[in-house]
Amino acid sequence: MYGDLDRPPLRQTALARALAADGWHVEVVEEVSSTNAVVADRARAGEPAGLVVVAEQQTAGRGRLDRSWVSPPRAGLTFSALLRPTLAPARWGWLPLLAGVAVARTLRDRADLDAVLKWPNDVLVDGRKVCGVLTEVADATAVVVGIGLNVTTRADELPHDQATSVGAAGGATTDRDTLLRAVLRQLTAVLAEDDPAASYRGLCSTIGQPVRLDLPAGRSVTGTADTVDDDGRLVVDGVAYAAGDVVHLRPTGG
Ligand code: BT5
Repeated sequence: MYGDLDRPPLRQTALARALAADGWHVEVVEEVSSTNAVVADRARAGEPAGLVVVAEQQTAGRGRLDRSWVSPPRAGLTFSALLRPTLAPARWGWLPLLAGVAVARTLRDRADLDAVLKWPNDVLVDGRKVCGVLTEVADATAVVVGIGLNVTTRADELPHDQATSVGAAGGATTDRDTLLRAVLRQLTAVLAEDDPAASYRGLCSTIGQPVRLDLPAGRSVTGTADTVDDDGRLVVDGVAYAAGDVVHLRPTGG
């Protein structure tokens, strides 16, 4: 078992100070149901953009489609950021994809891991999921970007063998303060890029792959992932899909 020494708490004061200059207002909480739920409530109550709630533990961490996100206390980073994007709402579909870019870049730069993206926004290392992103629209002006990143999580604490953590993959650092700072800085940077879609496509290992796409309605399509179009949709054999779960039919390195 990991003890408190192996899984130290986040350093709220230092994090808040370091990230304030980038416009992030970081709050570390011990336990909440879901950081997405907390930030969405605060957004609807008028909280300005830049709030980041980080939980040492979530009791009801959520994935997409009411799936759950599991992470033992202090083993990972589970946090949500409040954005009030200047982008037209039609382009908000890009926000979760760009959150994935921020995490993949962080793992490459800081942890020396060959992190890539599986459309839409899973971050993979060695073909396994190290991070998931859940974005929710809180109201007409607010988007909540929720990120779950496994950091020191052991194989037996992960929900299945297609999941991994920074530590399990041999990452050069498992310091959660360092990783959180880097992810938020990368998020600021990628949101400000002229062509963030190009950055996304450059990291997306799904493009060019034979895939099975499980659609929300229960139907599946199999084919080659041609590209991700300008609206962030995955194009499989010439047809664009806005949502779904991808299975890579050929193992990918990243
Ligand atoms: C996601 O959903 O991957 C989005 C996860 C977002 C979690 C963050 S944590 C902070 C914020 N607050 C929240 O309540 N949520 C966000 P999806 O693509 O639907 O994947 C969910 C599936 O991933 C589950 O059904 C499991 O199979 C798997 N899973 C659950 N926990 C995992 C973990 N720690 N690592 C890897 N896979 C996991």
